[in-house]
Amino acid sequence: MSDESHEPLKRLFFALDCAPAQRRAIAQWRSALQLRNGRPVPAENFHLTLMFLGAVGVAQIAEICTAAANIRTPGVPLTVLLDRLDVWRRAGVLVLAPEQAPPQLLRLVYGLEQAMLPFRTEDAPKEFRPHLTLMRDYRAPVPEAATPAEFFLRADRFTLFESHKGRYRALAEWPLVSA
Ligand code: 3AM
Repeated sequence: MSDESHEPLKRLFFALDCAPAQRRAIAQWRSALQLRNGRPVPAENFHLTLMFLGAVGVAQIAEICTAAANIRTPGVPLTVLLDRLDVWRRAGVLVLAPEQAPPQLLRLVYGLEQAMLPFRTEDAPKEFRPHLTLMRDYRAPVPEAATPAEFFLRADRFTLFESHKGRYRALAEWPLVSA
């Protein structure tokens, strides 16, 4: 991919990563739903998006990292209880979301959005709705879960990911607790 100046671009987003054991637990729980619709997100891609940055010139990544390193972090690890299974019809996704988003998570995202203003390639960010995407191209009602969703996503850092051909690669990460 390249823009008019032929500078290589990368699709970037900030997210809270999901620990491997939890990815497996969520994937297992998803299997038990016996879904017959949509495309499952590979478990290794499970994450909670904080902010989608869009296609950014590689030359800007260092500055983005400096700006991210300077944002005010909660000072404690974050716990997000994913306890709601929902379908977002317009996006065509099945998601796990928190019934109640922790205020510290909202403040972190607000800080990120402010810090990333100079790097935005698109219009104002969409309203932040924390979620972990389970399925894409999902066009069916919210499935019945025999076991209600109750996943505690615990994060002690946030990560800048590159999205490339359906795979996510961590480029950098920052602790939520200052040293
Ligand atoms: O899987 P989730 O929903 O957490 O939906 C895309 C995915 O998030 C989102 O960025 C994450 C990594 O691809 N995304 C992709 N294009 C987007 C856009 N134009 C976008 N979010 C907002 N605007």
